[in-house]
Amino acid sequence: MGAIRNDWTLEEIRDIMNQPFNDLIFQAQSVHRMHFDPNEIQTSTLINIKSGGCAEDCAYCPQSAHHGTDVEKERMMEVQEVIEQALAAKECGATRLCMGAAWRNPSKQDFPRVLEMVRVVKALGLETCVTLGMLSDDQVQQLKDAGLDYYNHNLDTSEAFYPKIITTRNYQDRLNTIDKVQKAGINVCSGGIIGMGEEHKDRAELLRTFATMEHHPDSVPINLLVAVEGTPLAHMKDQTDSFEFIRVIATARIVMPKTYVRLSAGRMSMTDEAQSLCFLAGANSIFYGDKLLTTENPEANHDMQLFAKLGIHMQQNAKAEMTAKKMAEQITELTA
Ligand code: SAM
Ligand code: DTB
Ligand code: SF4
Repeated sequence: MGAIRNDWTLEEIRDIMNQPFNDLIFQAQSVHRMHFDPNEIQTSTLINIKSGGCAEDCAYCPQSAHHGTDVEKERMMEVQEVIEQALAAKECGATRLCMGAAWRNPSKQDFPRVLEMVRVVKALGLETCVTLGMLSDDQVQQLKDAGLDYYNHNLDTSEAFYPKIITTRNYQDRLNTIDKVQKAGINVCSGGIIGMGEEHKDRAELLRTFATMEHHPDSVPINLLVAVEGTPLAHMKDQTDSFEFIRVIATARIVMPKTYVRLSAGRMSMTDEAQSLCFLAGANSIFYGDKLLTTENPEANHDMQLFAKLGIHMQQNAKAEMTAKKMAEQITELTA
């Protein structure tokens, strides 16, 4: 137990997930303690650098141009605003900034600004993550050269259920991008969404896909669907049993012992007690800050209070102590 394996079968994963709840949580917490400080949580703050109007038709997503949500299509954010939001996130204690764009893939025109954002956020002493859709080989290399730490690219669900959720790309497209990113030496962040109408076996299959990768993703965000009005999945609101969600988290922890498992979107509809069970089950990362991309997230203050009740501390960033003077110098140099 707790060793890294890449040969998990679907049956093994289903057996882990379906064992009595107390046994599952005990096993997950035992594995968690082999590799991590059980009272430490990593915090990433999200910012939406390009909102709405996306060409893809992901049924869950409020930013798809195919659905009638009230998310406006906006122009790409200016680097200066990214700097301001990064500083605010750092001030609140986040260690990573995750910059998301509602793109199928980044255009040649927009890409240099993304690279600049990566460089400045890094210079502020934060870890960097971007999620931009599919990438060309050249773009992957440029992100690596800019110093990108993590690339987020979710598989979302099982290969079998995927066509019920997205028709504008296929599963292999996603796997190819993840593979390129990993080969370039960028940390991979890839996870999924629970509660889109998939079956229990699809959740096990998604975890099997990650757990049988040659290198497990460094970070696996597990999102609970945020059912947004105007999307085809709006009717799926409150359809997921919390215990089923916690079972997915615990199983992810057991089959990917060294991976950061992130309790991601959907915390607004979870009680503090359910979230605490997720931490007990091995979740050791959250999205931190009042907003996800277009929807609400618990207030940072509320999370701090919950952490205090649980005796949890936020992971520190090695570069967090960088002086304001040093930061200002680096930013001036990069934006000159
Ligand atoms: N366009 C890029 C892509 O799809 O890779 C990056 C941004 S996209 C919004 C990032 C991820 O957010 C999706 O892969 C999905 O897992 C998650 N997401 C989007 N809408 C969501 C929702 N309503 N509930 C839960 N997760 C959601
Ligand atoms: C991830 O797995 N979840 C984040 C991040 N990666 C990019 C996005 C959640 C989005 C929730 C819906 C919204 O706010 O638009
Ligand atoms: Fe576009 Fe990403 Fe939303 Fe899909 S999930 S519609 S690719 S922004």
